Amino acid sequence: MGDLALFELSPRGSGAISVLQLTGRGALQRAGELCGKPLLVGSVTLARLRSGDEDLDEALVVVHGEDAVELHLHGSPPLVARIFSDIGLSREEPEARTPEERAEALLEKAPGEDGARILLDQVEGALRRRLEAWGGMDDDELQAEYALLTEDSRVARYALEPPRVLLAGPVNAGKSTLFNVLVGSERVICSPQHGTTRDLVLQRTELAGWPVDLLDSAGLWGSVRGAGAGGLDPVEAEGRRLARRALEEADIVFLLEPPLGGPAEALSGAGICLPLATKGDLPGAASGALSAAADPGAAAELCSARFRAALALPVRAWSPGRGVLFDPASRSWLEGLAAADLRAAAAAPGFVDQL
Ligand SMILES: Nc1nc2c(ncn2[C@@H]2O[C@H](COP(=O)(O)OP(=O)(O)OP(=O)(O)O)[C@@H](O)[C@H]2O)c(=O)[nH]1
Ligand SMILES: [Mg+2]
Repeated sequence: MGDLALFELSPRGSGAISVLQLTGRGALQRAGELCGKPLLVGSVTLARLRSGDEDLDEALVVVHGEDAVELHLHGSPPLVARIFSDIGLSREEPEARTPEERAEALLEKAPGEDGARILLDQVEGALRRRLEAWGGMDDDELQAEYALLTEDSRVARYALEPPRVLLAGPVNAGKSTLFNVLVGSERVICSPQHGTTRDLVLQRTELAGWPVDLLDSAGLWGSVRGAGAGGLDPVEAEGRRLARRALEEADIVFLLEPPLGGPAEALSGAGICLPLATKGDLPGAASGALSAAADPGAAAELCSARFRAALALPVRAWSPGRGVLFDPASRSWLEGLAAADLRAAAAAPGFVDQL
């Protein structure tokens, strides 16, 4: 009889039922402790699984022998993880080694249709086929192909890992109004009261068909109604702190500039800053300013176009059957290939298997 071990027999992820098998020395006793009652060999029992005083789930417990018990649980990943930790056994992560297996593991979390199609192509061997073709290329072709693969993979990454797009600017600039337009629903409060937004609000949406994580934020400067001589109230100050942090982390910052918005503060952040004049329908507005309130469709189009231009993105992410680097492992593999050694690398045995 081997040591106690717990295996997941059903596929990983959410499903109606998860089946776990407890095997080895003490399996029957450990299952009995989980069910809070002794179990008999050969029995099939509907039991409540418990951890101390906590009720975990109802499960069907099938006892094949003293060293083999099956637990049929509701298919919830957190519940399965909990059973593993309660039994005190670490859960072996299945080792996804080939690029096809790794792409398949990512498929479930693809952020949009294009991302899913890109991954599906890699599951079906598109990247492997692309790299296998390197063997028959001369130096010039290889250099061109290396550059093309790098660019294709850069573009695909935006479909696989949505960039963070922050709406920032002074109070009352129209950030929340634009946020609602871009997410397509009344997600956040908009009001003439300065300092309405305090929390950071994140919503996954699309710009020009590309998935993005869009953030609304508190105004970074400008007077706030209710602020006394002592300055901002602590909650407003906290909102500004969060907005500044978001600024550091954003890939793209739309910096909203309303008419009479006051002098713009110098913004520092790692991302690309795109100034966007707002409230174009008001007197004194900058020419070309968008008007999210008066013409939401045009405002969304303008933001989409500026987003796509800033990141040099094509109209669509997915080109059927194209091999791309799709995860950190494959990207660092390419970086590790010195451009000058491509031919030697491509000729080495097992070149593609190192991915
Ligand atoms: N005329 C006009 N008014 C607008 C436009 N966009 C927003 N507003 C109005 O401006 C006011 C402020 O809009 P919000 O979207 O709440 O502005 P905000 O930048 O989120 O403001 P805070 O959260 O307070 O920092 C509201 O009364 C909006 O209706 C616009 O394009 N034109
Ligand atoms: Mg707001």
